[in-house]
Amino acid sequence: MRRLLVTGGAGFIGSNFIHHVLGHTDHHVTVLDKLTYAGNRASLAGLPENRITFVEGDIADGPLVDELFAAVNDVVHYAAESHNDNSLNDPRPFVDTNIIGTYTLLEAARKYDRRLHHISTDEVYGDLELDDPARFTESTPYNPSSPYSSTKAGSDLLVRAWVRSFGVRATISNCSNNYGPYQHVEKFIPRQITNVLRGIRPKLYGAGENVRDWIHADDHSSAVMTILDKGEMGETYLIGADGEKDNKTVVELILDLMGEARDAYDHVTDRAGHDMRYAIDSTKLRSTLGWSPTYRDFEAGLEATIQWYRDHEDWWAPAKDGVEAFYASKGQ
Ligand code: NAD
Ligand code: TDX
Repeated sequence: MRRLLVTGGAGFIGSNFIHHVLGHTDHHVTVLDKLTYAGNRASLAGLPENRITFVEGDIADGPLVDELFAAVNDVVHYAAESHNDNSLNDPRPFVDTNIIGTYTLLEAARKYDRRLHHISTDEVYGDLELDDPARFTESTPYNPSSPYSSTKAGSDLLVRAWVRSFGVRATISNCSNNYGPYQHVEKFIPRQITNVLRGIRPKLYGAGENVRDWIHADDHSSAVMTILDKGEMGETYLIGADGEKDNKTVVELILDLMGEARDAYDHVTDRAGHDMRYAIDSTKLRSTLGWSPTYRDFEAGLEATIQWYRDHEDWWAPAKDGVEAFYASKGQ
């Protein structure tokens, strides 16, 4: 039995990871989560209480982080401010959590010699043209666009520096866009599903040509477990499931699956600096560590996700009106 500290475990991908870990191992999980607007304890409801300890707190709180690191074997670091649109509105929390928070964890990893796996994003590489055959690899140069992605890039570089300068035992993964249960209604797919459920037309930024490379959150979790088990210290692994789709296609599919007309959506004001396309080449992870995704049918995964939102209105409804009011104030 290993003791894992999971930061951001009340968020979308962190909570999916904890469900995955408790279902597939005998590990004990301690969660450190600030419960910002994006954190929700209900995402961890029903898990065995003897295998999970919840600590409400900030990853930038050095003494608290020290105490928690001393008591665990490994740390998986999901906590972040994660939404691009919010980072355009108020970048400060992104610097505080993504940069200072990650720095605080790295100092504790150094002090207590704990293994740290840092969760990052493909957005650190900037974007690709629609007609470019290239995909991101581990050697693509960093070129982030938004306050969100630049603070994630900064956090990755801190991890690399702490590995090289101080010998911290760390790995990094950069994953593409996740979908699945427990995703906040501010994000693209849950926003459109819950809009339809509320009788609001889905909102597509600009022309909707932007491409995202979708992966189910459970496949992200299995990839992280693989890296925790077999990853080489100091290495970076890209995680992706060959799921490129443009936003217009995704909105049309949601409408179709929910029994609405495929064109029953609105084009709204585009995101400032909107990245055009992300695409991941995950050959390194697949060939060196033997990982492969389970969810290969996006339509089936999306259908199950729609059903989850139908069944869990109590989970998402409290956040919905505030999110829509924020978007409406920006013409989105
Ligand atoms: P999320 O916004 O749903 O969850 C973030 C969690 O972190 C929340 O529970 C929040 O309360 C917590 N948190 C925020 N600031 C904190 C702080 N200072 N101290 C402690 N806890 C804090 O985010 P997500 O979509 O689950 O993303 C998780 C991680 O995965 C992030 O690091 C993100 O960059 C990365 N990532 C996300 C995606 C995606 O598609 N969503 C893709 C690739 C990588
Ligand atoms: O209402 C919307 N309409 C729309 O067209 C919203 C909310 C988004 N979009 C577009 C913008 C993007 O092209 O959909 C795409 C996906 O948007 P988001 O869900 O905001 O995700 P993105 O900006 O691509 O970033 C996500 O993937 C990488 C996560 O939020 C990040 O945390 C992760 O690093």
